[in-house]
Amino acid sequence: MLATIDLRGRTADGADGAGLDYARVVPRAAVDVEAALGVVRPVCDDVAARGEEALREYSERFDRVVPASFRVPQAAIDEAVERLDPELRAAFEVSIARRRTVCAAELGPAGVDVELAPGARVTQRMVPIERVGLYVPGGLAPLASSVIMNVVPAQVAGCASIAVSSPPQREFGGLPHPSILAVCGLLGVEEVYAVGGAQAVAMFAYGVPGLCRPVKMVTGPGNIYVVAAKRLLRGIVSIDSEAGPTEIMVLADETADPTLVAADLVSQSEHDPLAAAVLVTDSPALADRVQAALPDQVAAARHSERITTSMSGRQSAVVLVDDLEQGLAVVNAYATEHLEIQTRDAGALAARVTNAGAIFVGSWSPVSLGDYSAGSTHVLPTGACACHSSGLNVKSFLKAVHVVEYSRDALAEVARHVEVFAEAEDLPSHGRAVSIRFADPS
Ligand code: HSO
Ligand code: ZN
Repeated sequence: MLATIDLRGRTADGADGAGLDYARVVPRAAVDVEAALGVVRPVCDDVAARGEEALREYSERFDRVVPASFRVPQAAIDEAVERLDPELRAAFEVSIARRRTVCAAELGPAGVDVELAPGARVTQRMVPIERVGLYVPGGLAPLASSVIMNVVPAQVAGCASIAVSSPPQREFGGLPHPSILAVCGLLGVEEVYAVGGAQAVAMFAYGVPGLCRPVKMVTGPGNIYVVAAKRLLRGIVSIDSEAGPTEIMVLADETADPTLVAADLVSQSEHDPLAAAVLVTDSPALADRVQAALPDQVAAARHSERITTSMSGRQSAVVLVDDLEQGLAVVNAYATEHLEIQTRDAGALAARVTNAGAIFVGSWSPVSLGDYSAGSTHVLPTGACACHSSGLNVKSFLKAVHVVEYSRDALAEVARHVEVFAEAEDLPSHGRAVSIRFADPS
């Protein structure tokens, strides 16, 4: 079911003459955000110019429903909480509690306070972003868990004002999906909008008079138009990393259980026809067993069509390697969103992974656990962005502000250095701003 890419005997350093680039061995799903920019630009401009009137038009066109009010009434949020199935409510509450516990620890020790010399003090204060807008997609699946993953770190960071927006749903009378509203209710989020797509990002970025104040940061996953709108409006607002189609890479050896490996690959393929499911293994026997297990598991899945498309796409594959060292090199080069390690000594291998959004160690830590209930985040960098970016966490919602406080003597100690440095940069007024403080008043 998965294409096989055989890297055995091939090196990344070009010693075989081919100069293989492991980062390109498995192609990424083709997602043309640049092309979508052309579509979302007029939508965003229109929301900026015509506010609620534009929202109404786009809601009609894209969501095929216009909510009675774009601001979701508190009564609708309360009702969604009241109607929650008790078992689902318990699942939501455990997920919230675990993410909150990890977020509290993510805050770390309070600030940095350094005395570099007597009277020379630099402190670093962490200041929460005052107002944030969190987008929750409605699309293929109503991701109630994404509300938790976005809201909880913002709350723990201390953001004073948190707004959530999610597309209006025709079948729910123009309200967002009830499970999304219920999670907002459980989290105490009162400012919720029934606005979807690029319009929602524009509403957050520009504000809509009489409806929504502009925010300083927009986070959350979404379809290509949401991603394009975030790219377009970055600068007006800050954003988290752009979320592309989800990715799972499993590094496994012959000790892995093929049924479990197959189930985990299928689980993330369920998200999106463009999702990537990649197995990296040094065991051709395991690869064969996983391939053999897939057809039945896929056929039995509710979303088998989507999964089949994802698995037969060029972005999904089995990669055969000589040994786990080569496997590790492939893993670090590819920089997947989710990495599972199902090998002997999985913990030791995990410690050597430098590029992955999140790492799931051993056969009892599937990615789906992280999607909902582990306490970790599921808002993670895709498309190789794990080389330079982190998943959404408490620090994403904090700004680091240095506070500098020097005494006369402490400034005197470095005054000449500042002057010389400034002169070298041809910025002598910089130097004078220091020297003038010590100049003879006469
Ligand atoms: N695996 C997705 C998140 C998610 N899964 C939400 C289920 N619900 C991207 O990390
Ligand atoms: Zn998932």
